[in-house]
Amino acid sequence: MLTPKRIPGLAWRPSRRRFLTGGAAGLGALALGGCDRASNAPWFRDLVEAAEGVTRTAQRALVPRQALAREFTAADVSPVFKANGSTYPDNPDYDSWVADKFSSWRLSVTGLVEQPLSLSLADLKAMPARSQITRHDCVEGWSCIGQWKGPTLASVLDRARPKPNARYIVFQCADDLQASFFLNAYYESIDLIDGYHPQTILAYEMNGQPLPVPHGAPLRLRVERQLGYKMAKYLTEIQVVDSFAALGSGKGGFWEDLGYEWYAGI
Ligand SMILES: Nc1nc2c(c(=O)[nH]1)N[C@H]1C(S)=C(S)[C@@H](COP(=O)(O)O)O[C@H]1N2
Ligand SMILES: [Mo]
Repeated sequence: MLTPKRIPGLAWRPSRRRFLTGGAAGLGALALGGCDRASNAPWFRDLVEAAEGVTRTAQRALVPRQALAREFTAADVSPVFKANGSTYPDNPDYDSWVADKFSSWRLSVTGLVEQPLSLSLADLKAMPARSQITRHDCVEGWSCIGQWKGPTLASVLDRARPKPNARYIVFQCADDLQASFFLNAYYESIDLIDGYHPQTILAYEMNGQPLPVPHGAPLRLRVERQLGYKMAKYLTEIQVVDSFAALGSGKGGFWEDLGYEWYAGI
């Protein structure tokens, strides 16, 4: 039987020793420098895909959705955090935001809200912030531990006041020119349980520094109970919706439209 324990990158309790001795062991150090690496072999992907259903079912039965993801200490932070997927949105708007240090960037909050918002980075930094050290698990089989800081999504939603028919929160990203005639732009969605989860934050800081461009500057989602692909980088817009059927190919996210699980619980 498949259990989460048999999937190295998705182990419930990461061995700190593995982070510390990964280089000497040779398994993990190649490209990841400090991240916990599992195999990239095709069988591994199949295993993860098969296990996703198993872990999701098991976890829904055993772990309440409101439970907190494990938090770590500063000593656990990975010396190098792998950057994955887009590492620089290739479009003129993003170039201009980088040039002015994101002072002209805005996060809009739209859709089923009483009060649509347009927030600057300064507006977000003026809000009460949460800081958390968590492990990021990519479906590809690697994990890294990092520190994230920013306002809770709940506090932003409280300002926008979702209407009673709100059911999902959709995240639109700046790396939209990745979209082609057959691929949708990067987007993601979560339900209100994760939307109001205390560890679901909009991070503008990573490891005590402004969020670096490869990791999603100026703002990314952290939704700590799910896999890495849910953690939308380069946020530009948050949409409050009652359905995501009309967005992209209707499955709720870039990778979901290509066949990945919408609820990517870990
Ligand atoms: N906008 C955007 N968000 C994204 C991605 C992307 O390509 N574009 N990749 C996802 C995947 S698969 C992972 S594992 C994480 C990687 O985050 P990192 O670069 O900070 O490691 O971002 C996720 N969010
Ligand atoms: Mo990922």
